[in-house]
Amino acid sequence: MTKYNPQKIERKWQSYWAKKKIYVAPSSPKATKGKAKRYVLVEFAYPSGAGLHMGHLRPYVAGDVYSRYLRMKGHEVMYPMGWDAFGLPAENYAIKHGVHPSKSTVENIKNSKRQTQSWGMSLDWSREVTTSDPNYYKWTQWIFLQLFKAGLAYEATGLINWCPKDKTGLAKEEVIDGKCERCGTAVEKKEMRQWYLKITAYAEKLLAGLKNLDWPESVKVQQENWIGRSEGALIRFSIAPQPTLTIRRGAVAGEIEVFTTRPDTIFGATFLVIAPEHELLSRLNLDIDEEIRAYCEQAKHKTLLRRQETKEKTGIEIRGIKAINPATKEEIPIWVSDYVSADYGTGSIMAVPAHDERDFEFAKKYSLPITVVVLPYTRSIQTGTEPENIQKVEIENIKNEATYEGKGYLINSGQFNGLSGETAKWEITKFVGGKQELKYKLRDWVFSRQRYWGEPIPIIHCETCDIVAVPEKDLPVKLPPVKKYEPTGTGESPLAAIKNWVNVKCPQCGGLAKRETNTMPQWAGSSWYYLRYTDPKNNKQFASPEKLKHWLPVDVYFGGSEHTTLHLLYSRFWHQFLYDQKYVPTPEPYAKRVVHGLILGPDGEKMSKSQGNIVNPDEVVKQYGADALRMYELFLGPHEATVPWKTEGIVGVSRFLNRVWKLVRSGKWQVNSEKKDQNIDRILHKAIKKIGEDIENYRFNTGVSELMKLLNEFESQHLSLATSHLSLFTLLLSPFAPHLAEELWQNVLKHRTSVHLEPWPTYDPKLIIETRVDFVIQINGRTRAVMPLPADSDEAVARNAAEADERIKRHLAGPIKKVIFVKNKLLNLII
Ligand code: ANZ
Ligand code: ZN
Repeated sequence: MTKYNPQKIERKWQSYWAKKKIYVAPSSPKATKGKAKRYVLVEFAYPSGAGLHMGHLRPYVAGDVYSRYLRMKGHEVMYPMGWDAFGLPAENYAIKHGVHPSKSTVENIKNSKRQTQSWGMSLDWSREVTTSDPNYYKWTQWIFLQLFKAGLAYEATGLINWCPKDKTGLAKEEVIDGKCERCGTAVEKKEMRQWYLKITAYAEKLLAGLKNLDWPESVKVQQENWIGRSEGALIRFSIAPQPTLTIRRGAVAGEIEVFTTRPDTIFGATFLVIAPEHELLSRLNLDIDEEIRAYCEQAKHKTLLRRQETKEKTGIEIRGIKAINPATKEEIPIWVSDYVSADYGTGSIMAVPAHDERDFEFAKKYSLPITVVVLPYTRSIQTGTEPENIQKVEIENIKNEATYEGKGYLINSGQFNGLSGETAKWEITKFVGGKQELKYKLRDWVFSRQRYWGEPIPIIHCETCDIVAVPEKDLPVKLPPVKKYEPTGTGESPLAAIKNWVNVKCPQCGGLAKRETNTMPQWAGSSWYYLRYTDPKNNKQFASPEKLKHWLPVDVYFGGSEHTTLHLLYSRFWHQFLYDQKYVPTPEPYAKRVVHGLILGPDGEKMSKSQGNIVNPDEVVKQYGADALRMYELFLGPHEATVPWKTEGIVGVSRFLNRVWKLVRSGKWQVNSEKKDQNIDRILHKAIKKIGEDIENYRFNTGVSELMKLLNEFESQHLSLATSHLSLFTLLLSPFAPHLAEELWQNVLKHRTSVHLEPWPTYDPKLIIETRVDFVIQINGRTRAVMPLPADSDEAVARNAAEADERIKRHLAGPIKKVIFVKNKLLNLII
């Protein structure tokens, strides 16, 4: 018998499937003939030089098994793929290897595509898109122009995050723990002219939309927190110059406005803190107070990371002025500290050390007063001591040990004493002349990059007309070929040096004008690629409304958790905007999100070059075949769990596939192919149900183990197997190991068409029910026998059987007074 040779059969079937186009979704919605559509999406890849890795494989295989299953269930499935080809990874690779990014990108895509295909994916390659293709980015630019026309893209100069290594500005979302999301370099602040997208205008919609999505709760919560809606109050504290004034008098007239979510604690505000970048400081003549100036200077130069990391709070008091607490009318000191950030709220806070942890630390360090104004209700009620005593103990406890940040009733708060903080909150706000305010942590999206390899922003700067949109008929604004594409580091894009590209006529007045030279961020092309898949070759629209209507929303989106507050947020924003403009038919892009866990190296560490623990999928395919790679990857553990790769594991899966091959090819089962065995049918039908439900619920690992169990059963009973059993088994195997299944289906079991065009088998519910169930039979609550009875037997049947049984009869001394009956479990006779 020929040996199982995955390399041989896999390549063969891959080209067979491609030739027969069996995974191509119909190009016209009308062609679906009443089948329900399912749009299965996986995050498209950066075509990097290193190729694809296990991190790509995991969602791609999951999406593939899922898509194959849905097709077999009679759905019209679209499972497309493309390339996120613009952006830093491609550009950095190109710089490092001295090849032009347009060239290296083509090479890298070729390689990544070869890899993806080697995994036996049922992708519809007729829909392939590449974000750096002018036919694609024409529409990225077009969407930008729609945003611009709607007032949602604007230019402004601001203090932005800057990566000194990648030499480009970054969006807030691209700064992870103070470091550049791409290269891990500590991010700096830089004042620059930038393009922004007004994502904050969509804060409420982005929050509201989450409610209707079938997404993991944790992903929703992360987006919610990132948007960071806070209901609070703006309250003004007037500034009172002191006799010891060391700064210019005129400069300090006025007020400091704070943003607080706890206006109920204002009687406990014992000092104010302003950020080192606060506007008040520029009004003060800081030359006079050299110390303050020095503090602010060093804070500004501290990287974001160091500001966040600093355990010990630092600060400096602005001597010579005080603020007046509008509730207590007392004068309180004003401090500068970098624990208050300039870009949230008003950049200044009222510090309530008794009820805010950070303020507490600060007050302790600088011996500032702590006034307790909120006490918890419950503790006093529980202890039953005199309230005053408890209050005293509580107050001392808060002052000396720890803040109390919870809910409670007010003390030391004048006429508000005794009220619950929650209810008094807005009354107090009114009392101090403040106003209610909504704030978000979300910031407008810094949208320009000072790099070469991205979509040119389709804007022209005219001396007379100012900012002018490139007319839609002139799109795409093509990225000009250049010799030098390295970042300049000056804050200007390399495009700025290409004079004949930069200098243009103004489309409005015909006068002298210059092109915008910044490019779009990586996240632009990926914000709408799933729309383009529906109609990838359309050159009149980004996609036809008919096709969008047919395919949207994406039914299931497989992807990683690292995109939660980047790509997933950005693309929801674009989609919601396009929905408002009536360009897309659904309010949200992705109905369901399925997140996968990391695959760690065999040593349990994150796979990385420096760790030397990378398992290269190419090598695994070479050694064990794609089917083994796929099945082992799925078998590693629950899809959402982080799991280490185990080399022994893949050997086991490979052996399983070998055994399948042997069993089906042996033909031994054919000897008795007429014999009907109820037991085998029952096992098989149970597996049909179980594996189907597992795939539907993304439990791929248990689906694989069910197949393994099934094989064990088959091997032990091969003499009772019929062709139909083997065929059913092959159908169940086919989403997981598509090549082996196809080989067995067509070449051994001699079916005429592809196994991947077959319907998913149905199971007979009658066969699945366990026919007998153990009933516990008791007398007066004592177990006297355990009897297997037909499943779902009713009370009368169970009682008849029990009363006829010797073990029970013996104990039935008197008449039965009462019967307790629990179906399929228990019969208790009370005598
Ligand atoms: C007084 C207070 C008392 C506060 C109290 C909290 C507890 P969220 O929920 O995140 O919006 N805050 C305001 N602006 C800040 C800034 N720029 N940098 C650092 N902290 C700032 O948090 C709002 C709270 O964070 C505000 O409410 C303010 O402290 C602080 F018992 O004001 B609170
Ligand atoms: Zn003009």
